[in-house]
Amino acid sequence: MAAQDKSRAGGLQLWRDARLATMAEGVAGLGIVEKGAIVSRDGIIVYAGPEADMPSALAQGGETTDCEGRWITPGLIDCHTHLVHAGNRANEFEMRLAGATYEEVARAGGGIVSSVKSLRAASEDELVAQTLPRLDALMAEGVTTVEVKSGYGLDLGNERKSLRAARQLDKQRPVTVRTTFLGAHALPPEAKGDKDAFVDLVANTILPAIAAEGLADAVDGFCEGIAFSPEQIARVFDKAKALGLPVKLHADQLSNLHGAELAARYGALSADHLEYTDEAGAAAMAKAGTVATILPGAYYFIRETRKPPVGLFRRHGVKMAVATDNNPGTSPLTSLLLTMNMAATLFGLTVEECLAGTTREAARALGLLGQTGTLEAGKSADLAIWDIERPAELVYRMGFNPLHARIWRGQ
Ligand code: DI6
Ligand code: FE
Repeated sequence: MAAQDKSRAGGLQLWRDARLATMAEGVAGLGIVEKGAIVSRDGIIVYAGPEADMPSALAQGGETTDCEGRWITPGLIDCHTHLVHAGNRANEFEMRLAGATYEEVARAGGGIVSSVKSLRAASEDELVAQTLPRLDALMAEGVTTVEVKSGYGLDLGNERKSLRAARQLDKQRPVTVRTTFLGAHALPPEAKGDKDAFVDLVANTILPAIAAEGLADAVDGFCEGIAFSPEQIARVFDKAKALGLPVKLHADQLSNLHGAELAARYGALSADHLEYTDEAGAAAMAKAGTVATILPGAYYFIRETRKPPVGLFRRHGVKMAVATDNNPGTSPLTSLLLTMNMAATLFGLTVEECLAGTTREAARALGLLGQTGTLEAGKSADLAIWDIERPAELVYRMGFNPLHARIWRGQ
């Protein structure tokens, strides 16, 4: 595909005879508007509401699309992925089918470190080429914004290469990419087991260089027994704060190290996974406004049995996002629609929670709620137009894609 013109589509555009799920905050349910219309000017929504109430000046002179009663939702947002990686780990999948656990595979030299080897051997252009098919799969289901983490490079040159590859993606496709530096993801072989020294390298050398190049929109870490302790993550977060970068955290995925509270203490945009999070963690997240990003793909793929405490999140008013966690080790998943089905079936999220989790709350988890995630005036005209009769179909089906059209910034 040729490079896309990133400029916003000029002039007025109108989508009429649509049923809108605006996902606007503070209105009931999905914010449904029957007989709705959306108008955008230069790629920004200037009206979203009943067609009958549309200011008549807006109806004139624009390019009009008749949606013939189809549903429009905000463009979907995948707010947690490791999309840039090299090769795959189907061999480990086979080991696990033969009985090994994810932690055993990791301790046996497989796991994240094997993806580090593959990524280090690939050039930036090769990484982009390997990543584009995964991005295309997400976009084919209406994704208009995607977060992409580093974390398979684990030294300055290779983390930089990963994030530069991520920054190339939205030059080659009509999509918004947010990058996250995940230096504290795993210990590379050359660190020879010295986690503290590696954390120093990440916090004091790699992160400042990445930040200076403007390669990261946020900073993440993996807080886990097989990765880094809360105290080590805190050292990375302190540096992120000093550099003015927001943080997020892989927290409480395999055990409860109180990662949710750590994330909340740093005002994290999100804490992600959270299978082992307890009530104190949920309460801390609510207080800090930290979004709980639910990742059912990893739960399913590693055959975890402990579910994230969705009831606690609801009770404490923690907002929930839903994402693929696309990565070669624990979630080789490139369907956000299937992810919604998993979140509903495995964790009991409602249709409304699933749709909010892949639109409004995913935008919040990226610090982008002012720009996208709902169909409201002032936001980017990022739309997904669906051939469905009711929004529940987006969550209910498995392996079926009812996308009719995808609009990014009005194009
Ligand atoms: N948690 C995960 O599920 C992935 N990373 C992380 O911190 C796993 C990444 C991998 O196994 O490659
Ligand atoms: Fe992840």
